[in-house]
Amino acid sequence: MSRPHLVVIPAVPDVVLARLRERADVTDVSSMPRAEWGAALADATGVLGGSGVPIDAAFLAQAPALRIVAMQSVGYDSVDLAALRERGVVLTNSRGSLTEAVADTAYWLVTAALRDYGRSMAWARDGRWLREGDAPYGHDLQGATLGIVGLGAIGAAVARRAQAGGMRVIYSNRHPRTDDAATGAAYRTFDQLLAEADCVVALVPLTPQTRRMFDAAAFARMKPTAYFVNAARGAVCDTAALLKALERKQIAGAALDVTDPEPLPPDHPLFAREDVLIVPHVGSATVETRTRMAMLAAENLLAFIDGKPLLTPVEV
Ligand code: 8YV
Repeated sequence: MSRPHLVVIPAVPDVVLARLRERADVTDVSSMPRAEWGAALADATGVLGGSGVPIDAAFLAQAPALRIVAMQSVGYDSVDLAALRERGVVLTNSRGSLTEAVADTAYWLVTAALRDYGRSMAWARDGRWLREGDAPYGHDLQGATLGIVGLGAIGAAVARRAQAGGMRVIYSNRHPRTDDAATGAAYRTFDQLLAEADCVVALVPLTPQTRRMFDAAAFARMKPTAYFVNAARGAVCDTAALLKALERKQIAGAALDVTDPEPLPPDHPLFAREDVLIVPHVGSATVETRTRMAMLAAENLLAFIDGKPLLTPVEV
C-alpha cells in the first residue's frame, strides 16, 4: 500500500518529522521558497500548517488531493473555513497544548505594562539611570483590576496568575460563563469592562466579530490610567486608533505580543514610544510548548491516516 504524503509548512522539531515519517512520506517545505511548494502539494493528503501561511482557496487549488489540515496553532484565522468546507477538507488545531505558555506571556505583559518595565529597561540601557537617577514609578498589581476580554482556557490561566498576585479579575465574553465561582472572575459587558479595568488584556480569537473591536471608541472608554495588552491577534486592535489613544493620553500604555501588520516595521511609531512594549509574537514560543503543539498536529494527521478519531478537531 502506498504511503500517504504529508507536507509540513512551519519549521518543526526533528522528533515531530520523525514521528510522521513512521507512517508517511513527508516533505518539509519550511525552508523552501513558497513558489517551489507546488510539486509537494500536488499529491499531499495532509498539511501541517502554521498561522503564518494562509490556507485559502489559492492554496487549496495547489493541493487537489488534500483531505486534512492540522494546524500547529490554536488560532485558525489564517484558514479559509468556507474554502475547506467546499472541498471537504477537515481541520484540527492545537488547543490545550499552549495554554500555560501563552498565559505566562500574557500575564508577564500585564505586569510589564502596569509596572512600566519597558520604559525602565530603556532607562537603564540608555544611561538615564546614571544621569537622572530613578526611573518613573509603575503601579501595584495588588488590588488593581484586570479585564480579560475573551475568557477561554488561556484567559482562565491568566486569571489564576493575576489572582495569585492579588488582582481583581473581571471578564467579558460573547456570553457570560456559567462557572464564575470557579474562575473567580466576574462578568461585565465589553463596555463596562473597558471603563472599569486598570489593565485590559485581549485574548479573543480573531473572527469577523472581533476584528478591530479595540477601536477609537473602545480606547476612549478606557480610563486614562489604564493599560492595553494584546496577546490575541494583532487585527483585533485598530493600530492607528491605538497610536492615537496613546498620543492623546487616553490610555496610559500598551504591551503587545501581536501587532497589525505583523511583523511591525521597525520604523513604526509604536516602536518609538516609551509607553509601549512590543515582543515579536512569542506567546507560545518555548522549546517545550512549540514541540507539544507540532506533535499534537502530527498526531492529528496520523489519527486521520489511521481512520481514528481526531484529537482536536475544529468544525469547519
Ligand atoms: C504561534 C499562535 O505564534 O497558536 C497560535 O494561535 O498564535 C501562536 O501559538 C503560532 O502557532 C505560530 O505558528
